[in-house]
Amino acid sequence: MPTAQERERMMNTPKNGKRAVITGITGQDGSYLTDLLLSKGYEVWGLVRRSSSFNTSRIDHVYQDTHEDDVRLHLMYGDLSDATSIYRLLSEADPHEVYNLAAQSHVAVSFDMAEYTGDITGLGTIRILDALRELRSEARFYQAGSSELYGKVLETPQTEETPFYPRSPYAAAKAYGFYVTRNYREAYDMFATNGILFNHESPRRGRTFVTRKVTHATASISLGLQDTVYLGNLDAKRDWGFAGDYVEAMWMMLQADKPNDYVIATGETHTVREFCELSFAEVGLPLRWEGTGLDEKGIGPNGQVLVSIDPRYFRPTEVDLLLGNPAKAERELGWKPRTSFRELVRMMVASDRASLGGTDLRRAA
Ligand code: NAP
Ligand code: G4F
Repeated sequence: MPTAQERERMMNTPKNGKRAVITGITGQDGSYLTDLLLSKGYEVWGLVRRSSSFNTSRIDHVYQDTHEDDVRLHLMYGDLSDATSIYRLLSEADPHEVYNLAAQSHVAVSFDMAEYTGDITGLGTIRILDALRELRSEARFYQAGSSELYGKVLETPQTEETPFYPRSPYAAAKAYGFYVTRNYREAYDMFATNGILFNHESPRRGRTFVTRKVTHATASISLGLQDTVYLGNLDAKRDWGFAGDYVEAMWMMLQADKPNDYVIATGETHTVREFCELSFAEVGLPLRWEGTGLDEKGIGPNGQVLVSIDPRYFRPTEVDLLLGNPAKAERELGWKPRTSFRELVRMMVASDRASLGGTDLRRAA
């Protein structure tokens, strides 16, 4: 989370006269994008879905009571399944920029909740685009596309020209979102842009995604609170970057002269197994691997089993390898990733240890 000083600076930046709407503001990316836009002087309007418990922990540090003067962050209840709430938000906020980040974003869950994922992750996009059209809004629109679109990849590295081969209900829903965004750009001359973002992680990543699951377990095991973490496919390869870098790319896409589609990636790929190795090494528990297939185990220095396989985490169809080429984004937007893979793992482990009451081992050393 930002320090008190950073927050102060963020909330006191002179307003730049621009309003942005963010769907998915309570998620990982929504929270980083909110920080970024507030620090640029935007007024931010977020769509929050109703929950019986608080779901705003990632944006609590910038929350403002509506009775305060000079409110810069406005939250409204709504849901991507509910066109009326989307319309109301867009007409009230009258934004210059709209970032559609809301989604049922978990690939494995999309196999269990396929229709719901299609409704939110797919049709949610057209509900926003249609509301903008009805309102005759000139807002610039960003659609959160995904490297999952490439699925069973037809080319490596993947670029904006690589054909899609979705491998999950989630990816199929994102393909719908991608194509309607492009279609509304062509049909109605809307400034509608697709980011094709490869995996990006952070201390704010949901704990059921593999990186955060591993870093949290690493922290917990290192503090004696847990014995083993159970994972699925250790061979899957992902191009992992830092979410804070990736929300800058989203903003840059909406500042460009023309709408377009952009791959955002680091250009490096690593296996889940490598991620585990780096994560446990951070807390002085180097892993060695024993066994194969379902019997493979990650063993710690004292022979303890730190990583084990649970086939429940395998997917009906897997995406084996993702590796993006972000050259177009660098050339046309001037965007480049700033955080290395090692720095990312380090940052996540340190944050998880701190959240569990542990010290930063590198500082202590
Ligand atoms: P996330 O942490 O799962 O956040 C998803 C957001 O969507 C949350 O704010 C969630 O609200 C909201 N949401 C879910 N269902 C909704 C509904 N029915 N109506 C309104 N809001 C709803 O995802 P993320 O990692 O920030 O990703 C942001 C976007 O980028 C997503 O569209 C994701 O599919 C896409 N993407 C992510 C990555 C990545 O590696 N992170 C890569 C490519 C694309 P709650 O907080 O209440 O759950
Ligand atoms: O962390 P993951 O669940 O992310 P996945 O499926 O790549 O999707 C994420 O990135 C996409 C961009 O490419 C986004 F569009 C999407 O919204 C989401 O943010 O899984 C990464 C890999 C997979 O191959 C999975 O099979 O890790 C493997 N894995 C191995 N064990 C596991 C586990 N994944 C999870 N979630 N949990 C495990 O125990």
